Amino acid sequence: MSAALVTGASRGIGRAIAERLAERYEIIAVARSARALEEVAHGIQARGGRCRAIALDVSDHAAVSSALASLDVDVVVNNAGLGIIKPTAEMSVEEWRKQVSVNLDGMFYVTRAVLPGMIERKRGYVVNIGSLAGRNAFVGGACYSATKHAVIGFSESLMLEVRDVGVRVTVIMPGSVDTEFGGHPAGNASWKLTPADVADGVWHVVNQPERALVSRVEMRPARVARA
Ligand code: NJP
Repeated sequence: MSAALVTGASRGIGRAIAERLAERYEIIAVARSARALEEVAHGIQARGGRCRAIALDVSDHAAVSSALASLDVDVVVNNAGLGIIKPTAEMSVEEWRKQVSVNLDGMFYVTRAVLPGMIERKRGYVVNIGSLAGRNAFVGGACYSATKHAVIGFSESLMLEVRDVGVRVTVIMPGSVDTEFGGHPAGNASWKLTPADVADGVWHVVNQPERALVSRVEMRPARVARA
């Protein structure tokens, strides 16, 4: 059984992606919260799937390379991310660095750990969870939006770099998804995408015929939010 590594798999979109991909792959579930990851792994195993949990911080380069560099994975989903949405004049240097180090550096560290094996085997998928905020600007989003613009630039450059050796790269750009992201804002969330919707998008991408590469996916709620 080939393996799929999913970061940010302890909850939200990453958990839904891990659960969906478990229908075909052994899952390597990565996030910081060991206990939540164990729950995800037990749930997958209870449904007949295979899953192992690796608790680490994707922004810790040494931890990522020592835990992940020896793994043979066919699919990596870089989903771990955070959003600190606030005016730039009030953002601390620590908040800026944290967001950049998880959303951008972490994506590079994890990809760098598993990409050489994919290139050697001449097959693999790198699926990066970006955001429509990687195309659109919004008030309070200077840092978050900058990291997600960077995710698109990284993903599309990498896609051009490795597609000829059989490694496919996709950036998925969701709009609003009903998760705890950004503090789980109160109010009616029924108009939003669900984590399972995004997981279905990932499933579709990794199930393309070998000749086809879906390089970019924009997903948004079908209806706009109303007060
Ligand atoms: O967020 P949330 P989502 N190292 O907060 C993990 C993008 N997105 O599922 O470490 C390793 O429920 C954290 O686990 P833990 C968004 O930018 C979302 O909504 O245990 N893992 C948890 O599993 C992000 O890239 C929306 O705390 C780390 C997960 O990340 C992705 O979707 C819209 C970590 C976050 O779960 C998943 O977000 C959009 C670290 N240092 C894009 N830090 C949306 N929800 O509306 C965090 O366009 N994690």
